[in-house]
Amino acid sequence: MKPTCILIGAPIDTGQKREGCLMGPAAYRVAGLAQSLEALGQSVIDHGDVTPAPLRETDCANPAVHHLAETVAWTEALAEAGEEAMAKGLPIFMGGDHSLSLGSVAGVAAHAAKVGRPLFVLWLDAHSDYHTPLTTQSGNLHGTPVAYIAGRNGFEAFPPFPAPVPAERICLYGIRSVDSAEHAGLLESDMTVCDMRVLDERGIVAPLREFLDTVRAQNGLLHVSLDVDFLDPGIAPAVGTTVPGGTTFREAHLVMERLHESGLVTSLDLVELNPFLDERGKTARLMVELVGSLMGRKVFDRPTRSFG
Ligand code: B3U
Ligand code: MN
Ligand code: MN
Repeated sequence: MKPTCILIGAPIDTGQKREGCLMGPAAYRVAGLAQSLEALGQSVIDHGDVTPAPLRETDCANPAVHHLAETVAWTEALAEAGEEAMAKGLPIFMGGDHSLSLGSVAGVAAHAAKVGRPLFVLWLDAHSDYHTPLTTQSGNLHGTPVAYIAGRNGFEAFPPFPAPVPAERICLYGIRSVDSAEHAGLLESDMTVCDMRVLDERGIVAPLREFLDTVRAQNGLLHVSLDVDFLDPGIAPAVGTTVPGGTTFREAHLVMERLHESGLVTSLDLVELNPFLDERGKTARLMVELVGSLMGRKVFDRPTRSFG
C-alpha cells in the first residue's frame, strides 16, 4: 500500500538573511502540490504549518551566527512534527530555508532509531551545508544541517541529534560551492561527495544508482533533501543563493524518476524556495512537477522498463 503523503509547512527563514522563504509553503499550496499528488493516486494530508517551540536562551562562541534561538525553536518543533509524521506516512516538509532540515532529519532519525532501521540521507544541493555554528563565516545556519545530522561538534545550543547518521550513509549530490572549512571537514569524513565534476564525468544516474543500491542492501530508510539550488538558476530562479551550473530540467526529472522506481524514499524536504524571487510561479511549479516525478508520474508508462 502507498504511504499517505503528509505535507508539513515549515515557514522558517531564520537560517539566512534574505526575506521571502517563509512564503514557501503557501507557494507550494498555490502551485497545487496536494492536488498533483492526489492526481497520481496518492492520499494526502496537509498538516498545516508548524509553529516554532518557545524561545530558550542560547549562546554561541561565533559572533557571526544570527537567529540561533529562533532556529533552535524551529528545530525542536519540526523534529517533533517529523517523528510523528513518520509513524503515519511519508512526510514532505515544505520550506522554508534549509535550516528546516536540522529539525526534519532529527525527527526522521528519531523514528529510524525507534524502528531499528538505518537512516540514509541524499542531499540534492549546490552547497555541502557542512558548516558547524563555529565554522560558518556568514553566520547563516542553513549552511549547517549536514554537519548536525552527521554528529559534528559545535551544536551545543541544539537538542542532541538523535542517532547521528554515519558519514557513509550520507550522499551529497550536485554540489558546486564548498567553503574551505567545509572542505577540510569533508576530507576527514567518509561522506559520498558527488560534486558537479563527478556528475559531468559519470552522468547523473550512475552514482545515484550506487547509493540507492547500498540503501536497499541495508534495508534503510531514505531521506531526500531537495534544495532549489540543486537546479540550474535558469530553470529555478526563486532562490537566494543561485550557483551557476546546476542540474538541468531533464537531469532533475531523471533523478526523481529513479528515486521513485527505487521505492526507497521515506521522507522529503523541499527547501530554499523564495517565492518573492520567482518569475510568475515558475520555480514553485517546477518543484511541484519534480515531486510528481518522485511520486510516480511517468511521461510514458511501459509495463517493463529496465535500463540497469
Ligand atoms: N557555504 C555558504 C553558502 C551557503 C550555504 N548554503 C547556502 N549558501 N544556501 C554559507 O553561508 O555557509
Ligand atoms: Mn542547502
Ligand atoms: Mn544550497
